[in-house]
Amino acid sequence: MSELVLYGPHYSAYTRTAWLTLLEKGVDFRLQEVPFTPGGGLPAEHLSRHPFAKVPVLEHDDFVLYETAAICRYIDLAFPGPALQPAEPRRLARMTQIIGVLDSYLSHHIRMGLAAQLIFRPLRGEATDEAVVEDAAAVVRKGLPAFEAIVRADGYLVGGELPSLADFHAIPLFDFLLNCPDGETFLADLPNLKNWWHGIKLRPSVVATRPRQFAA
Ligand SMILES: N[C@@H](CCC(=O)N[C@@H](CS)C(=O)NCC(=O)O)C(=O)O
Repeated sequence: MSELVLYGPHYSAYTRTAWLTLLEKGVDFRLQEVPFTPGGGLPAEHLSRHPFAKVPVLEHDDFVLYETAAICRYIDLAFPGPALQPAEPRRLARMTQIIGVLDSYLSHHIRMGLAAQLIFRPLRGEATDEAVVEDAAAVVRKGLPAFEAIVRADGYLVGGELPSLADFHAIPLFDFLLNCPDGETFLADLPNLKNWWHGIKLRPSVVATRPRQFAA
């Protein structure tokens, strides 16, 4: 019997994107926790799966794959279940654009500049570096209106009857943002993103994958 394993800490944003994709596709898989070590970084044995020392990694029998966008597209195409990428060229292009914008311009600042400093460091009893937070918050506040402009005004980020991979890339990052103190202020003037988040936050896969560190 075929085995599918997703490696990563459940609270990592990129791992959660792949996890959401697996749940929404309805595939049987196992989530193998790979904890970040207390000083940062990942256990040495993980490097044999990911030479750039990141998570997640997907193993499907003898096929080992890293990079979240590649993992999610593979899951969507390799298994039966609902199509998680639109067929229509413009919606597919928007989906790819949204994932690219998040990866290139927002993800690092939301994860490392805001969530790491304002959520995860305090949970470990460590001090927040306010200068890092301030720089990241400025980049995120400047970038979000441009992101707002490429998403749909209601429903899923690229429209359609089901969420797409764009939603699964965005959900973990917006959950991080909104769990920061006063996080909702980031969406104050962004009605498309506010509607989207309120519509999607209680979806079963989103609830099932919420980091245990977050309040219910
Ligand atoms: N380009 C990678 C980025 C993955 C990534 O940055 N993952 C973070 C966790 S969300 C990580 O592994 N961080 C550990 C580190 O940088 O030491 C992907 O798309 O999978």
